Amino acid sequence: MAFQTILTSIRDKAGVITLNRPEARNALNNQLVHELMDALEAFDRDAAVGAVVLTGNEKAFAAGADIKEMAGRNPAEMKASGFIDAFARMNAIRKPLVAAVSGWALGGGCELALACDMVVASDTARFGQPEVTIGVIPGAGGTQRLTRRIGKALAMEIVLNNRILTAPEALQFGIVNRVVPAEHCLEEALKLANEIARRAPLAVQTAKRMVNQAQESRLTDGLQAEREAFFDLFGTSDRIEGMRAFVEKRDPRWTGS
Ligand code: CO8
Repeated sequence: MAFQTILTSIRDKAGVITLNRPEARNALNNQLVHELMDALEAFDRDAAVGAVVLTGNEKAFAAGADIKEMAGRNPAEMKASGFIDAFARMNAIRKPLVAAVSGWALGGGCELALACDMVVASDTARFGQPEVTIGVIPGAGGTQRLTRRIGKALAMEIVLNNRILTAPEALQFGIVNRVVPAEHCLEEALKLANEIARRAPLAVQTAKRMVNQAQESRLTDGLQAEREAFFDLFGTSDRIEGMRAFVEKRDPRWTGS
């Protein structure tokens, strides 16, 4: 697939998507969001890829939705653009997504990081939801995912008063998994993604779905779903192979079936 606003590559078993509008601090315009979702779905279908790393550049992961593109739109045009709807396609990605964040992750950029499953941040990363400074609110998870992640008090400060979190603060409040020096950020995210990509693929994808479900359902419903998923996986060839490999003291050979 030919893309103009992102770059894609495969490193070992990890798909890599690099947001590539450096002149606009990787602002998310309509084209970028659609290309990003197309690339994610293509990696999700690609059996050679076990996990995906999403990254930007040194200055910005993404500085939010493209304000210049949005500025002239009326509400009907904004809805019709499918811009925010397209973002929701991320929710259906089955493979693990690791964000490697350096520099600004603001507005839609912060929401993009929050929509990933894990975040490796460089010490230069900054997270925020500055939408109220331009007369709107977050539209793709900034009031919902963020609040579930960090709690109401801090979410209120960030969403209502543009508090920007540093990387150590983001680590402390549970937005990111680890903070590393900027020059190692992508490498560390790739290491994490490739470690996960070497594990039983169906089990990993089911585990991702279940952990996400924990944030969305009541405990009894979640436990029931987990139990059913456990028994479903028990019927897979990879489960037989994984247990056999353990007993035979060798590495498993996954087939994804
Ligand atoms: N949109 C469009 N252009 C942008 C954006 C943006 N969000 N951010 C930066 N740019 C452009 C600047 O206009 C500038 O362009 P030019 O060179 O033509 O003047 C260029 O990028 C470089 O920017 P700066 O000179 O400002 O660079 P700095 O390093 O000084 O500052 C900042 C970087 C702090 C990121 C600053 O640019 C900034 O504050 N940007 C706006 C951040 C913001 O308000 N983001 C929220 C946007 S609204 C939103 O995200 C709603 C989400 C809705 C759902 C999204 C689903 C995908």
